[in-house]
Amino acid sequence: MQQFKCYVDGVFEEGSARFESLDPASGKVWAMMPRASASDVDRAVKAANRAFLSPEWADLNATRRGKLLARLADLIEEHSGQLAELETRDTGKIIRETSAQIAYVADYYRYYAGLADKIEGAHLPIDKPDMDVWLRREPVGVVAAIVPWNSQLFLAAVKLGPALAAGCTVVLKASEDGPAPLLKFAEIIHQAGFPAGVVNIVTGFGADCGQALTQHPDVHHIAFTGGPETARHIVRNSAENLATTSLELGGKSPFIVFDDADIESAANAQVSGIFAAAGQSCVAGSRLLIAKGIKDRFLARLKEKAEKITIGLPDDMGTEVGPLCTQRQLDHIRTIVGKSCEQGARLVTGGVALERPGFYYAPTILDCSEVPEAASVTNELFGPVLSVLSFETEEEALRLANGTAFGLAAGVFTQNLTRAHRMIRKLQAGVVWVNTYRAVSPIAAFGGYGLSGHGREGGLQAALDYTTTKTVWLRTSDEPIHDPFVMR
Ligand code: TXE
Repeated sequence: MQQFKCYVDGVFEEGSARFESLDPASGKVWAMMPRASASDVDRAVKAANRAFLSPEWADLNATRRGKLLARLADLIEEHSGQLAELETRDTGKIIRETSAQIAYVADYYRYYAGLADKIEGAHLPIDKPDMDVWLRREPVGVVAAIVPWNSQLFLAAVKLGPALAAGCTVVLKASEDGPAPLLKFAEIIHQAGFPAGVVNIVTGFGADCGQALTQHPDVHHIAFTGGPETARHIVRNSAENLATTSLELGGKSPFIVFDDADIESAANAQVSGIFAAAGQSCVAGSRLLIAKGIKDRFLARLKEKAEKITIGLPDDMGTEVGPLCTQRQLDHIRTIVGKSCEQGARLVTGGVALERPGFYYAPTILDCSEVPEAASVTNELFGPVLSVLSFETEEEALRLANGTAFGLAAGVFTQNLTRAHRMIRKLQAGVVWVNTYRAVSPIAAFGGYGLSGHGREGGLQAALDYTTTKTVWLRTSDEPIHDPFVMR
């Protein structure tokens, strides 16, 4: 059985306890993981704090930090096969997706490598003749980065890249579900040559490890991806250390298809939007809003495509949909789909867990046009389940699209340019895709409105979010200060 270690202060350690990790394709234990306790977390945060103040890191100039990030990107590419295999084994995410995603993860680090020495301060045109005033951009301090099970290497990259470029140090908590790829990634961080304590990687459960990390007095910023309920705990925890937070919390994103859309493209994008990663994607286009005039035609096409999906073992390159990551997730999806059908949703296809080992759920389409309040329309399922609603007018499409507390992403399929612009303006979402879906890039900011969180990942803004400013006042006059009670 494979054994994994935590990485604290430049040292690989067993952790004070261990827990079992299941292979989602078989449901069987395949590896043992180190379970970090509150005291392990305390050591990791203290190491990050020491590293933050150490000359090895604090005095390293931004160009050199960028070089370390570039080396990290090269090493990720070198080890991408192994990282992809581990992520597939421990989380059930199919190898086709993990291999492509990890290659792109390297590009995220490369982008932030280039950005490190372009994070600039400012000189202020101050309103006093004998003063020189400028803003220094300084790293915010120790960052607690917390990720869920889906796309762990990617979700870690969008936090570590900008945090390290800005000069912060990090304690990264891998999810207790499928932590293997990030624990392996620690070896690559070590090899890249980051000074001890700059990046620490632990895993463990929310209640002990996560709680201890987010309440720790030496943490200055918490970057979190996960569900809204956990985010509320984290924000409450941050009241202890008054750390700033950035939260990426998933969604219930609308995928809107107008009757003038290119039907084949829209159908393919919808299949990818909801069934890729078995629906365990924060941007899953999980609510199809379809124009009434093309509803039957479009649903027939989608049903045909959904039923042709190759379901199989995640490490098989031919597999298109693999298992969910956990039994918990499978149970959650079963419950919500069951409830929606009781409420009157009509099953177009799927709606069952598959009769095979592991945590498999069939690609599912639920027509909820008659029951827009169905549980599957209002809850994030994080699984391969599409809920369908229909509309007659653009206004109705907008009302349905914005009728959710979430606001991460939205997709619009139309050939009408002016309508596309109207929709872009009025959709309450942090990302709008027009005639495409699920595209991301290190250059483009990503994040949500409302219950989907706050703060942005990707792009320059993300790096600035890991900085604070120091305002420097320098008096340039040689005249003595005469009056102690009048400061100018
Ligand atoms: O996530 P959690 P879960 C949604 C999705 C899913 C639901 C629950 O709908 O069904 O959330 O998933 C750590 N203090 N998303 O339960 O709990 C935990 O150990 C500090 C959407 O797996 O949010 C893990 O590392 N940390 C989302 C991380 O939080 C705590 C992706 C995420 O776990 C903690 C995942 C605590 N008190 C789920 N409790 C997206 N944005 O895409 C837990 N954690």
